[in-house]
Amino acid sequence: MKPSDTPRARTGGQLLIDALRVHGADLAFGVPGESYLAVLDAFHDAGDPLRFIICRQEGGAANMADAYGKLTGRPGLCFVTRGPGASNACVGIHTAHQDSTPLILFIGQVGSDVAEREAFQEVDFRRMFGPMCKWVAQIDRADRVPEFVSHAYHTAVSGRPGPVVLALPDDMQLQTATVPVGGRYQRVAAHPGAEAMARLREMLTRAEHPIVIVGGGGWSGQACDDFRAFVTAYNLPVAASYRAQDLIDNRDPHYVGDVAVGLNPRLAERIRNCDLLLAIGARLGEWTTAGYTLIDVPRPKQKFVHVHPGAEELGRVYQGDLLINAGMPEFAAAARALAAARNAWDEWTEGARADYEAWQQPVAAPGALNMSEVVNFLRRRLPPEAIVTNGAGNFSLWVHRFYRYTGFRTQLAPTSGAMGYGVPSAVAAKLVHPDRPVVSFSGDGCFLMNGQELATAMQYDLRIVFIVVNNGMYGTIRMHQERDFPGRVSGTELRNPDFAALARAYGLHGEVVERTSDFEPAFERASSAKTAALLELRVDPEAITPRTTLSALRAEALKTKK
Ligand SMILES: Cc1ncc(C[n+]2csc(CCOP(=O)(O)OP(=O)(O)O)c2C)c(N)n1
Ligand SMILES: [Mg+2]
Repeated sequence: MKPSDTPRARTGGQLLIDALRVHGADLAFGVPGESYLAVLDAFHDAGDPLRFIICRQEGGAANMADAYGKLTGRPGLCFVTRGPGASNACVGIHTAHQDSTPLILFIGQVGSDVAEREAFQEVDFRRMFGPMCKWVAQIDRADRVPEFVSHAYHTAVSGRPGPVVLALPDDMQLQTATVPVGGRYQRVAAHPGAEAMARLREMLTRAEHPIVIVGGGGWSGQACDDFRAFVTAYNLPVAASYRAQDLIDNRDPHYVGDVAVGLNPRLAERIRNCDLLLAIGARLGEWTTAGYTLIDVPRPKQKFVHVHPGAEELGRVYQGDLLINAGMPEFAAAARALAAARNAWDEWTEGARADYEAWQQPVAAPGALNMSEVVNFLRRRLPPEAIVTNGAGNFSLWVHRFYRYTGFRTQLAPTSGAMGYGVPSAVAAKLVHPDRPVVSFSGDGCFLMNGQELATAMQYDLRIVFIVVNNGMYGTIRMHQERDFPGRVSGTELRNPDFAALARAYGLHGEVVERTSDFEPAFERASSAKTAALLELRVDPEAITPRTTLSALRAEALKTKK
């Protein structure tokens, strides 16, 4: 479909699908509803170039759309029905909001003949999604479908990227209009000014112990390459913000670890003591600042430079010496072009890297299956193009600490801390990159929040290896419980199904692994299986984090309570 195509009479549903194709859409994720039959019918005509991936729950579909948005930089598309479908999809919209992921959620909406009567499944999606979205609207006329879709694309990808919601009343989908669909969207981003870049260069010249924290959304492969060239030229140590570890190859000597839950105390010390802190793309929230203790509010004691694609994020909590509003590709290209200045911190960077490497050594842990060894094995075993996904829970601490992400979009994990992301994001990753190995981590709690999408993996023949780390509890919450209310376990124990048998019921290869030494052969069988596979790892609940045990936490808390 070219913009010059002569307009012909099309229904609202057809106009929508044609517009999506003009904008380059190739996959959409959804659960059908009678509220958008005309759109589904137009998908029927679109065929292979724009596939509708049939999901089992809208939470799964929305998470897949988020993962697609992260992987491609183009908006992930999610289709759901009125109240119930939109409600289920909320979790993915919230994640896309916090993760700055471009995403468009389309909701089949009640017809204008019954709207505002509390029609069947009617919901006020403007109030429902308003605080989580960059833009929420309803398309009331078929002839304006191309305009709304174009605006949705521009809004989702521009500035700080994020989600957009468009409702589609069912009568509008059947109206016909003879209008052109227009051309493809362009991403709009701010560029850093020459003056700001000169000032950055000057600040680098004066620094002795600089450190970079990289993070946020809106990156691209090219932007990551440019960023890496910049930090290489200046020999800067680079830490990643929470779950943004793949913005630089972790094997690169400049990478020094993540600033997140389970922060390396040595890295924390370096951030506290640096004289120039460059936050590039990262928001400075609780995880990046150790609950606002690592960096002083409102005026950091270090010289502070903050670069962010959203102007409203700059100066929000932290005042800076230099605040730069720029898209990440635009900033990274400009940074790459900065001639390297003197640098006097080779030892500092080497030391930070050595701290990181030491931090990655396997640790002793209770039980027969040691997660630090398992992840270390995968780090050696997986090829650099592998994509590793996870949801939320303490199991993810082991993955984040002991894995080495090899570059842009080898990590898919929600900074929103939403459980249930590990399975659907892996499904999306395998659809987008069928030739790359995809390994998905979930906890026993996390897995059952979107485990139904194993059916989607089966339906589309996606050979993913799903790993479920089973400790028989909502471990993260139990950890907080032992800290704050020691010995008073409440609401956190889980009696689980046999996950491997469950996987087999879905048609997957399923195995239980109980010892470290059994993991390697089990993983080889799983990754060479003809179908997707699931490995249930039974771990000792005592092994609550790489640093401590449940009993030690409890004992510590009881001691301080006395
Ligand atoms: C959707 C959602 N619900 C609840 C929470 C609160 N929460 C955070 S971690 C966690 C427990 C995770 O349990 P599991 O997946 O078994 O991982 P574990 O911590 O045991 O390793 C809970 C309930 C959340 N983050 N997201
Ligand atoms: Mg658990």
